[in-house]
Formats: sequence, structure tokens, C-alpha cells
Amino acid sequence: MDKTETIITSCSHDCGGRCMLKVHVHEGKIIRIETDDGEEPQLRACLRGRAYRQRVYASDRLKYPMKRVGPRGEGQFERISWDEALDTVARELIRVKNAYGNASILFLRGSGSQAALHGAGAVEQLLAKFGGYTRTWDTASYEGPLFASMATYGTMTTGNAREDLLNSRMIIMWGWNPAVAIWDTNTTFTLAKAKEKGIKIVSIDPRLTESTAVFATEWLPIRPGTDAAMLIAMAYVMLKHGLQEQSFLDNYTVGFDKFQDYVIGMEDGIPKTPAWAEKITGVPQATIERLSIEYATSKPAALIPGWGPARGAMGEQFSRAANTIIAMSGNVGKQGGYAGGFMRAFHSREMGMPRGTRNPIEAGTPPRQNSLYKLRGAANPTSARIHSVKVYDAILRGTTGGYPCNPKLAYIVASNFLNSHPDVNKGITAFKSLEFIIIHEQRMTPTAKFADILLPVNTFMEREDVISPWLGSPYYLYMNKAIDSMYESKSDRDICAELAPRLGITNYREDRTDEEWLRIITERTGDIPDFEDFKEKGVIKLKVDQPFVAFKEQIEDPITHPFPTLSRKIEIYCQHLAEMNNPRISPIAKYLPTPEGYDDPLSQKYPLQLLTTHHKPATHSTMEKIPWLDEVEPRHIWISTRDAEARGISDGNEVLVFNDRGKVLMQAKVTERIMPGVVNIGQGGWFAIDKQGIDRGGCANILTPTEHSPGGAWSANTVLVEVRKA
Ligand SMILES: Nc1nc2c(c(=O)[nH]1)N[C@H]1C(S)=C(S)[C@@H](COP(=O)(O)OP(=O)(O)OC[C@H]3O[C@@H](n4cnc5c(=O)[nH]c(N)nc54)[C@H](O)[C@@H]3O)O[C@H]1N2
Ligand SMILES: Nc1nc2c(c(=O)[nH]1)N[C@H]1C(S)=C(S)[C@@H](COP(=O)(O)OP(=O)(O)OC[C@H]3O[C@@H](n4cnc5c(=O)[nH]c(N)nc54)[C@H](O)[C@@H]3O)O[C@H]1N2
Ligand SMILES: [Mo]
Repeated sequence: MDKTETIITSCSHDCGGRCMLKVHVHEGKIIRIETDDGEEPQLRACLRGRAYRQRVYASDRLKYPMKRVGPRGEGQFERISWDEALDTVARELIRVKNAYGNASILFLRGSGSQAALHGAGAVEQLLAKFGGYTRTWDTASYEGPLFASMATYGTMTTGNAREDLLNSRMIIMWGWNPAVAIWDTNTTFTLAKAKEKGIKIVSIDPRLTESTAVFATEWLPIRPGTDAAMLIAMAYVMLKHGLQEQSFLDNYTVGFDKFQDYVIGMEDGIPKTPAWAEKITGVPQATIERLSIEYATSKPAALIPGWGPARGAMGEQFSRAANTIIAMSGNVGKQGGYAGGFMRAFHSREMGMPRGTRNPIEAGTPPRQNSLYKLRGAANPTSARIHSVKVYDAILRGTTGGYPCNPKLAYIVASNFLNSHPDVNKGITAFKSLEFIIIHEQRMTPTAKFADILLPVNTFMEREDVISPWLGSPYYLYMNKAIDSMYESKSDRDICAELAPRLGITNYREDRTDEEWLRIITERTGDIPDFEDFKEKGVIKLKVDQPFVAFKEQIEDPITHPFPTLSRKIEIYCQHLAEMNNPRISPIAKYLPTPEGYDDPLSQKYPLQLLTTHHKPATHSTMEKIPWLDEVEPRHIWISTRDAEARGISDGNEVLVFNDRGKVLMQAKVTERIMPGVVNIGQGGWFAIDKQGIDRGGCANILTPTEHSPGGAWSANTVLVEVRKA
């Protein structure tokens, strides 16, 4: 008799999708993983989910609790019991709390688990009940688009449902590569249908991406960090030909006149012509002119401003400029149009725990400088938090450096923090200076090696959970447990439940089991009437009459449904930004040059602009060292044929990539798929720094700066480097 069972679950890493996994389990072991082949729309998993068996059984899975025995960071550990581990963690937390106060406990949560119940949230609740902690305020993914979305539209819910792209006449993928980054499970399926329908798809990206190769009719390479200039020149062309939708601007927006003054040169004497933009962007002026006219006259059209161009030194200006020309074209609130902004498109609701104890450290603190604190739902306005790219500086300088606390202990959960944050070498110095580091992990990552106490966590295959889509597509997934917890690993929640009494916390779990919580979380969606049915099927696909269109109501009935901004209109000029009185935060969208931009004098020394994009077979660093995935696309540095020839580099050569922050030795991929002057490393490679200080793990963050834009965007794509043959 075949005793193989089929378990339905979903990945819960931060991968851009949420897909169904059919896990075949034989005698307690996963033997094969398939995906959705049932009712349409299918939620088909990508290569990463299907290779997950090799992650569950990876040889570097953490098996039992361990304590550090060698120097910090060298990865020398000794096995200890759970009791000893938890007693030590509790003792250190209490010691630091008593000696320095709760604010010295730095809680660094990562994106490892995105499911509703399990993951870093468990520890956050525990620390809140313990009297508080200091956390970071930003998100690596989207701080620029979020800032711009709040300033322009007053909300994050600005995207149309994917299927609505089929109603567009033209789609512009502006720094958007969903064939790799997924952007909700069925995005590429929809783009394939759009292409079949003959919809024109243009891609603007320094790289000829997979999305460009498969879907686009045209590729326009552009110098990184200069997109705002091109968008502003497109506005110039629209104005020159009278192609802006003036009635839309009059009825639904504020401050267009001020933007117009800037565009035509009334403000600073420089008309923002296509010729002006060509010098900055490298895109020919005739192309800018043509694209602008095409976009303004092909209605409805969807201009999709990706997060990649906004993960740069002046990220929010790109997003603000995109939102502005979208409003000029009148494509907001319309079927087949697209408002840009943050781009969440809700049919399903985000699943999560009901709000628990708030962080006492943050109570009553004034708003952070440069935050949009007057807007409801604005990004993280408390001044008690630290920007995550500044964590190392905060550790090294504390309150004397102007930070809100003096960090002494780091509690790291679901994050490969050193690897995923800029300037690894600075991070290592900072982490070595801390008094204590506690880490919950699944594998021996480069960050895990810096733990003083390292606690083994189970994977989503080993526990029950529920999850909703990344951006709000219409379905929910139940994550059934496929196998028992491996070795001595436990869930983050179970670890916290055992830590709580040791910290004197009696109400940590409020006496609820995982299943009881899952029932509550499921019920809170309001969409799932029958929990048992949900668990059994593993998926609930919602029936949708009309694909979601953001701001439909605001456009059709503006009196009853104003925009949720302070002026109740789309803010092309934002008074809240003006009041910040910061020359680097303009109330209208502007092109502003930045350090480590193409024209920084530093480019004499480091002439190549480095992008650090999201890598196909990776989820940041979570899927590293999985043999099946490594085979698909190894992490090489992309360099153009011209730049390679100038440096005597051939395809496959070992090259040294370097700047003042560090050195990485990796293989070159010489290709016409990246524009001259630009190189690319897929982010997430586990760093492995040798005795000479050279990284051999292909970690992009050896090279990235610990800077952020005024709005909070990371500078992951504003980096200057040089490359030479090793
Ligand atoms: N395979 C895979 N998928 C993922 C992830 C992953 O690690 N791997 N991570 C997930 C997460 S958490 C996130 S936040 C998203 C991120 O999703 P994105 O931010 O969309 O992904 P990126 O690859 O960083 O950037 C998208 C594109 O922007 C381009 N780009 C970069 N700088 C510029 C610029 O200055 N101008 C222009 N025009 N284009 C530019 C890049 O070349 C790239 O093709 O992806 C999610 N999906
Ligand atoms: N240069 C550069 N750097 C970037 C980016 C970029 O574009 N360029 N992108 C940034 C973005 S958008 C993001 S979101 C961040 C992501 O940065 P991180 O959140 O640090 O992501 P990962 O590196 O994947 O690390 C997640 C870790 O969580 C662990 N994990 C998984 N599930 C669980 C669990 O249930 N419990 C616990 N305790 N651990 C678990 C995994 O083993 C993994 O080591 O990286 C950012 N870093
Ligand atoms: Mo992200």
C-alpha cells in the first residue's frame, strides 16, 4: 500500500509571491513537491518553492541550541540544552534591562517569515511585554514609494488588480521585473495574456531583464538614479503639446501650477526639455518625446513605477515624479489605468495577529524628523526608532551620535541582518562591539555566526500557519504542517512561550494554542466562513466581480469620497513636505543629483554604477546554497561588453569588484543585457571574507553605503565601484 500523503501548504518567505505547494510526504519525509494544477486561477509555485525539499534537509540546518565558544563571528559553537540556552537569554535580557534600560535592547526583525502566526512578531510581543525595545523604522523594500504614495495619495492602496492590465492599451514597466521578483503570483501570467492581446509593453531599465526579454516590445536603458529627470521631461513634452488632462488636474489635484513652473524653467531658469534629460539619463531626446506622446495619447495606460529605481539615494523623487505624470495623464481611478504609488491592490486582507501590547519605549515620543506624521497610516513616525542602515552607526555612537538609545544587546529574528544590510565590514565592527547577541535562525548564515546564543527554528513545513498574498490578490492560503520539527528546532512562538516565565511574563500567549490563534486570524478576514474547509482545501480563492481599481470612487464621486490626503486631493504639490523645510525634500517632484550618482566626482575613481537587484533563484539570502537553485543562475557580476573589453575581462573571468567600503571577488558575466557604465550583482549572496579582507561569497552589501534618502529609501542602487580582472 502507498502510504504517501499529499499536504497542501504555501511558502512564507519574502519572495514576492504566495503560491500553493503540494508536498508529498512518505514516512515523515518530504519526497517531492508539486504545485497547483487545479481550478483557475492556479497559484503555481516558482523554482524556489519546488526546490524547498533541499532547504528543509540542508546540511547547515541548525539542529540544537548552541552557545558561542570562540571569538564572536568565527562560528565556533558548542551544543547546549534548551534550558541552558533559555536561562542564558533571560539572564542577559534582564541584566541589560537593569543596567541600561529597555531601549538598549535592539530588536532586529527580518523578512524571513511572512505568515500570520509564526516569525519575528512572536519575539516583538515578548519584548513589548518585557518593557520595550528599540526597533528600526524603515523597510528595505519600499520606503521611497511609500513616502511618495503617502505624500501624493495619502494611502498605500494605489494599485489596480493585475487582471486589469488587460484593459490597458499600453503598459510601461519602469524598473519593474516581475518575471524575477514575482509581484504577486499571477503577474507574469497576466503579462503573457497582455502580450497575446497585442498590448504595447515598454521596459525602462538599465538591464535587459527577463520581463523585458519575454514581454516587452521595446527596451529603453537608462542611467540608474536619473529616472526622475526623464519623467519630468515627459511632463515637459506633454505640456508643450497640450496633452495633459487639464480637467482632471483642475478637479482632482493641487499644486500643478507650481510643478509646471519648475518644468518650464520659471522656477530655476532651466526648462526641463528632453535635451536636458538626455544629458542626464542617456536616453535620446527623440525617444523621450515619442514615449511621452505615446503614453499621453494611449488611454488607458498603465505606467508601473517599480521599487528598484526608488531604492536609491533620492528614491522618493522617482516615485513622486511618476505619480505626477500619471496624474497629468488622467490615468488614476480608471480601468486599464494605474495610479502608481505604493501599488497595494486589495481583494484579500492582510492576515495577521490582532494588535497586542504596544512598545512602551515609544509611548509619547515626538514624531521623527521628515516623517509624514500628519497623515493617518503614515510611515512609522516615532522618533524612538533607528533607520536600519544606521543601526551600525547607532551601535558604535549611541546617543552621542544623536540616536535615541545606546544599543547593548541585539535580538535578531528571521533576518540575515549583516548580509542584507549595507556595509558588511562596518556591520562586523559594530556587532563585535555589542555586549550580547541572541539569534533565532534556521541555518548557519553569516549573521548566525555572530550569535552568543543561537536558537534553532523550524521551517514552515514543520508548523501550521495561514498567509495572504504579497500585494492583495484575491485568495488566502492555509499552510498545513507537512512534517514534524527537525532535530531540536522549535517555532519562534514556542521559544517565546518558554522564555516568558523566565522573564516574569505570565500572559505571553494569553492561554491560546496555535490553532486557536489561527481560527481568530482566519475569522478576522471576514472572507472565510469555514475554518475546517479552509484547512482541508489549503486555499480559498475569492470570487471577484470586478478587478479592483484604486481610487475609482474618488474619481467617480469626489464629494463623498475625497482622497485621504490633507488637501483631500492628489497632491502634486504637498504642503506637508513643504513644511519640512528641507532642501532635499521638495514639495513637488524634482530631479536632484546625489552622492555616488553618475556625475559625482567620485566616479573618476569608481566609474561604474552598481545595481544590487533581486536575484531569480534567491529570496534575498534565504534560498542560498540550495544545489538545484545554484544551478539555475549563479550569482555573477553583470558587466557590459564595452566595459569588459576596456578592462580586458572575458566572460567567466574572476574579477575584483571594489570601492572604499570593500572588495568582492566573483565571476564576470559579460553581456549586452546591461548598459555600459552599469554593473549588477544579485543581492543575497552569503558573505565569506577571507584573510585578505576579500569577500568570496558574492555579497553585494560589502559595497553598498549606509545612507538613505530623506524619505527613508535605501541606497542599494546608488553605489559607485570599479571592476578589474583578478
Ligand atoms: N526572485 C526574487 N524575487 C523577489 C525577491 C527576491 O529576493 N528574489 N524579493 C522580494 C522582495 S522582499 C521585494 S521588496 C521585491 C523587490 O522587487 P523590485 O524592487 O521590483 O526588484 P529589483 O530587482 O530590486 O528591481 C527591479 C528592477 O529595477 C531595476 N532598476 C534598479 N535601479 C534602477 C534605476 O535607477 N532606474 C531604472 N529604470 N531601473 C532600475 C533593476 O535593474 C531591476 O530590473 O522583490 C520580491 N521578489
Ligand atoms: N544590496 C541590497 N540589499 C538588500 C536589498 C537590495 O535590493 N539590495 N533588498 C532588501 C530587501 S527589499 C529586503 S526585504 C531585505 C531582506 O533581508 P532579510 O530579512 O535579512 O532577508 P534574508 O536575507 O532572506 O534573511 C531572512 C532569514 O530569516 C530566516 N528565517 C526564515 N524563516 C524564519 C522563521 O520562521 N523564523 C526565524 N527565526 N528565521 C527564519 C532565514 O533562514 C534567513 O536567514 O534585504 C534588503 N537588502
Ligand atoms: Mo523587500
